[in-house]
Amino acid sequence: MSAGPSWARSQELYARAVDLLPGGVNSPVRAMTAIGRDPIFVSQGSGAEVVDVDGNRLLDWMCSWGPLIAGHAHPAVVEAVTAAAALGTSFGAPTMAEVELAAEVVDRVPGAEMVRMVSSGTEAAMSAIRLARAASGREKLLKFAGAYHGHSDGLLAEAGSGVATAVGAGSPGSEGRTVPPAGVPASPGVPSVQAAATLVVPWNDREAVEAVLAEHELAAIIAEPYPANMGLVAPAEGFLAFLREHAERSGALLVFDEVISGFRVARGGAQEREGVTPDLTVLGKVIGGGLPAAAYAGPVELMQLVAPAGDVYQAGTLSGNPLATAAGLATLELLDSAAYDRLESISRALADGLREAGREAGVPLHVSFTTGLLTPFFHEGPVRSYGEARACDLDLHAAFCRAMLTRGVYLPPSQFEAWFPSLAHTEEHVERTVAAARDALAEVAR
Ligand code: KE4
Repeated sequence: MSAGPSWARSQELYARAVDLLPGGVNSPVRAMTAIGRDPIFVSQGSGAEVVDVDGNRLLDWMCSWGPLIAGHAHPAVVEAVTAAAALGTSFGAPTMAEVELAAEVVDRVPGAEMVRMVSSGTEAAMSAIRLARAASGREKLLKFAGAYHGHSDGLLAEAGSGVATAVGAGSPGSEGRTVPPAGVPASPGVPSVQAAATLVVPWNDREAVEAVLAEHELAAIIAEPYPANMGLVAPAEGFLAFLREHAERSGALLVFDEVISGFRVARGGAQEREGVTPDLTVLGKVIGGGLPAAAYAGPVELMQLVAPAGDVYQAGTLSGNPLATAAGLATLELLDSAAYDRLESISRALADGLREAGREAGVPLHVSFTTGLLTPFFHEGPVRSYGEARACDLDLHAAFCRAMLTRGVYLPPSQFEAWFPSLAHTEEHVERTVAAARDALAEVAR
C-alpha cells in the first residue's frame, strides 16, 4: 500500500494555529483529539470530496456536520450566494428572501406556523427554551443525556457531540439513576444556578421521565427526536409519542431539536416521519445550506410572544441575512422526493456494506442508520442510550478513523457523531468507502 497521504502543510498550519486559536480550532470537535491525531486543514470542497492543504483529495462523510446535504459547492448554491453577495451582504433590515425562507419552513415542518431566524443552532435552542419558559411561566427543563443542543449555559449538562469527548466526559452521568442529578454543569463557567434548572435523564428511559415529571413542574422537555450527538441512537418504539403525551399532560412544552434531522431524514424532519408534532422546533444546518443560519418555529400563539410581536426578547444582527437565506432557499429547492429516495438508498447501502465489513473482520460493529444519517458503533449489539454509546470501544473507533484517513476517507472524528451522506454521494463512493473499511478494519483488528 502506498505510504499514504502527507499532512506536512496541515502540521505547519496547526503549529501556528495553536498559538492563535484555543486548541488551534474554532470548534473543539475539529481538533480530532477524540481520534488521537492532529487536525487536517481543508482548502476546498466539491461534491462529496474535500481537498486538504497538502493536496490530498478525501471522500468526505462529515460534510460540515450536516449543512451540506447537497454536497460541497453545489453550483445552484454557489450561484445563489454569489448573486446575493453582489447585491449586498447584510442590511439589518427585512428582505424578501427571509419571508420566502420562512414560508418554505412552514410548508415543510408540521409544527411550524411561524418562524424566527437566528444564526446558529445554539442560538435557536437557547431562544426556544426562553420562549417555552415565558409561555409556561415555569423555569425547569428536562434534556436527555448525550443530546447536544448547542453550548448555551443551561443546555450543556451531560451533552453529547464535542462535549462528550472534551470537558468532564467522565463526569457522573444520569444512567441507572432513578432521581437524576439536577444540573450537573458540563463545563466550567456554567453558573450552578443555571445548571440547577436543567434535569437530565437517559434517552429512551420512560420511568426516568415519569419520575422527573412527578417531582418537578417543567417549562420544557427538549429532545433530538433522532439523537445524533451520542452517535445516531433511535428513539425506542413509541418513545416520542410518550414524550408528546406526557408533556401535554404535565403542562411542559415539547421542543424537538431538529438541527440535524430537519429537512434531512424527511422533507418535514423527524416529526413528519414519526407523526409526532412538538410545540416548538429548533432548526439549523440544512436551513442555511452551509452559511450561518438557524431558526426556531412553532404555532402562531407561541411565536407571537417573541419580540417585537410580544415581550420575549431575542435579536440578532445577522439573523436571516441575505447570503444565508439565499443558500438555504437554493438548498431546500434541491430536496424533492427523489432526493430523499437517494439519501435513503445511499445510507442503506453504506450501512449494509459497513456491517458486512465488520463481520468479515470479526470486529463488533453495530451500524445505526436512517435516511441521510449513519453511525457505526464499535459496540456489540444495539446502542440505545448515551451510557451504551460510552461503552463503545473508543480506541478501536479512533484507530479505524485514522486508518480510513490514510485510505482517503474523511469520517467525523468522534464516536459520538453521525456520518452525513449527501446528494453528492454515489454508489461508487459507497463502494470505495466499504472497500477501505474492509481493509482498515482488518488492520485495526489485528
Ligand atoms: P450550532 O450552534 O453548532 O450551529 O448548533 C448547535 C447544535 C444544536 N442542536 C443539534 C442537534 C446539533 O447537532 C448542534 C451542533 N452539531 C454539532 C455536530 N454534532 C456541530 C459541530 C461542532 O460543534 O463543531
